[in-house]
Amino acid sequence: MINFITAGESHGKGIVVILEGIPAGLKLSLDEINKELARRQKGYGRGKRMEIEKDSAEIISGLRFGETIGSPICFIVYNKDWRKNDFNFENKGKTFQETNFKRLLNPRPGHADLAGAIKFFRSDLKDISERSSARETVGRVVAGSVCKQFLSQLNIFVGSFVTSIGKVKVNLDYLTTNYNLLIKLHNLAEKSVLRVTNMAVEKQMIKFIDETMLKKDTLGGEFVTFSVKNPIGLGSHTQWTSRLDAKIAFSMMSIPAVKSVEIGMGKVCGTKFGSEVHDEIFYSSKLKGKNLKFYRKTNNAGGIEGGISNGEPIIVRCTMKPIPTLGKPLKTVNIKTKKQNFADIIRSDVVAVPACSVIAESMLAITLTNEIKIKFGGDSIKELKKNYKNYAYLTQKF
Ligand code: EPS
Repeated sequence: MINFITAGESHGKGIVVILEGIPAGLKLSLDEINKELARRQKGYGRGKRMEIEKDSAEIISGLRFGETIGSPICFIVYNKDWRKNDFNFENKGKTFQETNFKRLLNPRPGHADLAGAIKFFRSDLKDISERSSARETVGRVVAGSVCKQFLSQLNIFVGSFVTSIGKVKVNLDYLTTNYNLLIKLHNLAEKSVLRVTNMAVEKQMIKFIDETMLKKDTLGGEFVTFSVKNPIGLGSHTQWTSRLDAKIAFSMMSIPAVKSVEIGMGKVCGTKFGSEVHDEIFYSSKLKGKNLKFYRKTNNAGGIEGGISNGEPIIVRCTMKPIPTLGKPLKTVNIKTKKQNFADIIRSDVVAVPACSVIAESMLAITLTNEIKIKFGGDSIKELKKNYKNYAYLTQKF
């Protein structure tokens, strides 16, 4: 099994991630990890913080001479914007009340501030907001990059592209079995400041973001994350906890601000006939590749049927809500005085959908790596690859 946890506050010393379960013998590139971190930082409409940080990971454990050794892999990404006064870990004899520390008292609607402060009985909302900040996703992207490097050993590729920012949409038919098309869309998105595939729409989106910024408001949007060259058989129909679509939905929903997850055709399928939705099955012995030669011409299922991958591209669409930190704050109640007030104004982004799509790639890569470990086992890359090859061989004899 693959497992990872993160630690760290947004303006603390740094973000730590511990990833366990990666087989031994995987050659890891730190450059690749740092490239992924840079991708997470990009995007038109990001806040000033991204001008301060240049995220780069330091390896703490789990590697020798550039190769995994099977033990937990630990990384730290230091925060350049470490606010040492706020994160006076030891307090040197003074209690929190004795310091002249400026508290955050006006919870932002839409953020974890109020529920978190009540739940953890904290008199400063910062004790909540510092950890609930999407800065935590730095750790996920580091873990995700390791998993992407693992998946590339099996030729599996994970990518993404943004399909809407606020009400501005890209019209795109991405429910396809053609993995080259999906990779092409991903590569186009890589050239865009909003990770979109259509530069004319990108212009409209930029204009809309600029207008929103002037209004001191924020935006959300939608994006598609996919994986291609997946083997048939990841996940299982036999138990609710084993279903691949459920696991993907969980990992996507865990990303801050993600409010909906759809696999394949998603919610639209509820308005259609069965004959319009289900992907008919074909067979060709001429098909290249190691999987069974069954194939589909459509991919409305998004590569998963009955909780099991069917070998077609896995396609997931997510919605990110608008950032809850507004320049023109919403009404709230001061937690100390209990008087009506406006939410605290904190530096933030206008929109972070492009970054969210990169984070979603990481979550999908981690989920798939876990499934591959469950299906094929193996403590070393060599052993796992052998098992993988053997399975592909077996399926030919089905
Ligand atoms: C983020 C860092 C934060 C925010 C953003 C994500 O930086 P700061 O709070 O110092 O300006 O830009 O946080 C949120 C969107 C949020 O809701 O907390 C990052 O590194 O991704």
